[in-house]
Amino acid sequence: PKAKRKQEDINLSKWECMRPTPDICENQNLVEALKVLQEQRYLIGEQMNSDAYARAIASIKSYPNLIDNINQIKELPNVGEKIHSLLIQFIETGKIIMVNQILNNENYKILKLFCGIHGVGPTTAGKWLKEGHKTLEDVEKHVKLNNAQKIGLKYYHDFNELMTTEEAMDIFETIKKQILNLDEGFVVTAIGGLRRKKESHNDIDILVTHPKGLECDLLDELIPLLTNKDIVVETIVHYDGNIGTSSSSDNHFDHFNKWYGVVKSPLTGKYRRLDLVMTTTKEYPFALLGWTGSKMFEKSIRRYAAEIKNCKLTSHHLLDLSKNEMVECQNEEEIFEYLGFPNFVQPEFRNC
Ligand code: DCP
Ligand code: MG
Repeated sequence: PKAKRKQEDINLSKWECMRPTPDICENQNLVEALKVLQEQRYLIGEQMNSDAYARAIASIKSYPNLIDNINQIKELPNVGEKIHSLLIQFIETGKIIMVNQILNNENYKILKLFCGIHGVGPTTAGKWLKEGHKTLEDVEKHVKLNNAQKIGLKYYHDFNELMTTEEAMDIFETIKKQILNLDEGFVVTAIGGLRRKKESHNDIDILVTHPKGLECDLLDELIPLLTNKDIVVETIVHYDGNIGTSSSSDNHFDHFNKWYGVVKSPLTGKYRRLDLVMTTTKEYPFALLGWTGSKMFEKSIRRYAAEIKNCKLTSHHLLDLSKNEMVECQNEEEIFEYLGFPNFVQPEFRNC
């Protein structure tokens, strides 16, 4: 069951990571409307503009009361003039006119369709649109796809259907059981949106460690085994964290042994994305914090660590730059404590 915030929990910090933020909030209709604007800016390549919407959305998501008067909007951190006027429009009319215009825009629909292919971002989608492609059939026939995109297109329908927590948990438990079968000492943890108790999921993310370091060779044994059992159906990419491949892909933002692929869901028979991340026990608390998300939470806590604490926080370590030393942490609690958070932030309140 989800914990409920109290009205007096109102927190107006400018740092997203400092404000408890649930998955579904008191102003969900407003959030959904603004998400359309955020996504549209992202799709047309206006990342900075999109980020401004994302920060305003995070601000609203953390606000514990229904927003129905203008004085409340004035309080909200990270809401600039332009978005401020949209919020007034929403309070006064119950909608934002621009949202419907975007939803009916042909180019928006095509860019969204193309970005629904795993491995396709706004730059690629924009290029295809410019070349005159409009449908998935156009892409399949006329565009040269990389391996990830081929898989993305093949399972387009299933990948774009969100999973319930029940289905995602079932996949998690299935994989966990197979790993523990190999050795009972493995520590297998749900990360990403599953750990944050989101209502629906794009994929399943799992973190694995072992006190004796056995996670090091696990993937080489596990993937063939899961393939034989018809659980794993495709490998998208298998990163060897030890070999510093110079891939500039944004999947390579850390140095763990990782496997990204596709599983057949035992519960529904649908094809779902699975990410497996291997970490040493020493790095585990940092990997856990870095892979629990949300992406906004990660950006915020890293920036906070740098600007306020002169620390470099990654999924591998916490480096105190003032002392020029690594900070040893046994668990997430100790990381939050070192960074001066008044309280531990429960994963379900990291949904900014
Ligand atoms: N992550 C990150 N930066 C990235 C990719 C991932 O910080 N470029 C971290 C934060 C994410 C977590 O890993 O929360 C998992 O990433 P997902 O893309 O799987 O996102 P979620 O699990 O949060 O949501 P969902 O999978 O339902 O879209
Ligand atoms: Mg995920």
